[in-house]
Amino acid sequence: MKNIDSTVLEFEKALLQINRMRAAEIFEQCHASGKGFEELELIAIQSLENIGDGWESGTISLSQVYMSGVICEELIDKYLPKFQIKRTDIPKMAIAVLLDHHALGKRIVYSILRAGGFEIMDFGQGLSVEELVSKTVENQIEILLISTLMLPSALKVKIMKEQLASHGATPKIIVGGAPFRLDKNLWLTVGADADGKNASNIIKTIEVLMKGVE
Ligand code: B12
Repeated sequence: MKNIDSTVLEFEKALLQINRMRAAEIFEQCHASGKGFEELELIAIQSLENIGDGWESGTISLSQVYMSGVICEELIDKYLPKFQIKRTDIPKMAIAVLLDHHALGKRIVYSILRAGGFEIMDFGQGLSVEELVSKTVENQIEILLISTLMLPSALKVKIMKEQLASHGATPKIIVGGAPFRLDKNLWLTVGADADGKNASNIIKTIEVLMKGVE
C-alpha cells in the first residue's frame, strides 16, 4: 500500500499538470481503499501547501496555483461527509474568511458542520474587520469561526476581538487556516478560544466550546 507522502507527490503532479482525471483517480483509489475524508483532506492540503511553496519560490505559476485550487474544490465537494445528525440547542454560529479570498478551507469547515447537524451562517469571504464585527453583533453570534490564509489577516483577529468587546459582544472565536497551522501558538497570540488544524476535528472543538456557552 502506498504511503501518504507518495500519494501527495502523485496528486501534486496531477494538479500541476491540470490533469483532472488523474487527480480524481487518485482520490477515488484512496476512497476505495477505505481512507476516510480526513486523509483526503490531508492529501489536498499538503499538495496545495507544496504548490504554494513552489509559487513562493518562483517555480510554479499563479495560474497553476489557481487551477490546483479549483480541482481540489471540485473533488472535495464530491467526498465531503454526508452524515445527517439532528441537534437541538445549538448556539448561533457563523463562519467567514477575514480579509483574504482563500475560500476552500471555509467551505470544507462549513459543509462538515452542516453535515454534523449544526446551523451555521456563512458570512462569506474578503470581509473587513468592521464588516465582520458588525455582522457578528447584528446576528448575535455566539461562536464565530474565522478562516485566514494570509498572516496579515490572521493578525487582525486580535483587533477584531477588541472591536467586538467594545460593542459588548464576546463570542467564542475559533480560528483556522495556514498561518495557524504554521505557528502553533498564533491562535493564543490573537486571543482566539480555539484553533482547528483541519476541518475534520471541528465538531469536537465546537462540542467542547458549547459547554462554555450554555
Ligand atoms: C489555492 C491558493 C490560492 C488560490 C485561492 C483559490 C480559492 N478560491 O480559495 C488563488 C490562486 C486565487 C490564490 C491567490 C493568492 N494567494 Co494563495 N494560496 C493558495 C494555496 C496554494 C492553497 C490554499 C488552499 O486552498 N488550501 C487548501 C485548503 C483546504 O486548506 P486551508 O485553507 O488551509 O483549510 C484547511 C485548514 O487550514 C482548516 N481551516 C481553514 N480555515 C479554517 C477555519 C476554522 C474555523 C477551522 C476550525 C479550520 C480551518 O480546515 C481546512 C480543511 O482542512 C496557499 C498555500 C498554503 N500554504 O495554504 C496559497 C497562499 C495562502 N497564498 C498566498 C498568497 C500570497 C496569495 C496572493 C496574495 C498571491 C498574489 N500575489 O496574488 C493571492 C491573494 C488572494 C487574496 N486576496 O486572498 C500565500 C500567503 C502567504 C502569507 N504569508 O500570507 C500562500 C501561503 C502561498 C505561499 N506559500 O506563499 N491563492
